[in-house]
Amino acid sequence: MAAKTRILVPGTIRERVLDRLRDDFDIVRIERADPSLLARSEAASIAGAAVSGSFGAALIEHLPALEVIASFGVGYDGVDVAAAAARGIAVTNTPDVLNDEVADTTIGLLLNTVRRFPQAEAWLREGRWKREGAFPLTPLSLRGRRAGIYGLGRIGQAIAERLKGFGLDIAYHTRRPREGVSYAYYPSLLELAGAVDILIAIVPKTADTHKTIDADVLRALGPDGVLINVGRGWTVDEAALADVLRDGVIAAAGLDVFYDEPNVPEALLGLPNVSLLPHVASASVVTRNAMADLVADNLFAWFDRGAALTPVPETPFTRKTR
Ligand code: A2R
Repeated sequence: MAAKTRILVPGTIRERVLDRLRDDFDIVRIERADPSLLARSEAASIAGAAVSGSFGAALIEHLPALEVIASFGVGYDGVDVAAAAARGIAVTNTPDVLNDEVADTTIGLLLNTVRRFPQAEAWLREGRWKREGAFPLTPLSLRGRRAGIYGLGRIGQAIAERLKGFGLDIAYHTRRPREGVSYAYYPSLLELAGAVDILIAIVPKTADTHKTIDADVLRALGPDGVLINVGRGWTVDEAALADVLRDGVIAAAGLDVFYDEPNVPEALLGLPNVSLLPHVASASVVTRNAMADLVADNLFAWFDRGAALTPVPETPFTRKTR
């Protein structure tokens, strides 16, 4: 009987990925993506990998027979894609299957931020409704507002569709205008921020998106401005954000992602006008299962048919072209 193909799984990953792979592959687990945890002889037999989190160049270098890295999540910034591409190794992610969940969460976070529902619930639970009467009216509302979407990709478009349903006017910024959409396009983030009063960030973590939401962009958003970030914390200058929230330069912010997760800056935790979530945008059982299945299905597709289902654009390889 031929030996099973060996798949490396560094760190933790959703159990469903392992359940799907176990019968057909030989799974090798190490505690984290650290080459020193895998003897050279064993490393030489690894043909594929499944990962949720980081997979660096040193580990890629340590695996001479590696063909494919299936990464859990749509953002694949934890994987050193340049190192993989240089070796002809395919990297896959889990796009599309989470669009609706993330877009739903974005709307929830936006409403929580603007209408202060978490604070209103706390008011009820703490008995203040009985003691003190009605929860104070919220100064902010979605009514009559214009939303700007920074990143109108798969998820950004799902967010825009929902915002349309709320009757909001929509504008966006990407590097290139998107064909086939009627939303107003702004060629720079600063111009977009100046033209809207709700800014929603859903861009990937790349060298070009680092702390692009800075003091200037936040100032341009203005005193009624609301920032929502559901992409990556990397995109926001958190110190500048805490300053403008404290000083009333913008009105409020809702954040699901942070620069150094799970560490949330004290300066943000102490503010009343910020709504904070622990990176839960795609975190329902049904959606995380769909993501887990896509990780497994990419490995099956690669080894059974020679091409992954959802390779990232930087690694458009098939088994033949490697
Ligand atoms: O710039 P374009 O035309 O490639 O549009 C993409 C935009 N984008 C940027 N916009 C402005 N400045 C940049 N430097 C920049 N880099 C990328 O972000 C596109 O509209 C959007 C990304 O869309 P997708 O690739 O379809 O990603 P998806 O599935 O919407 O997920 C977005 C991100 C993930 O990368 C995770 O970090 C996060 O959401 O969960």
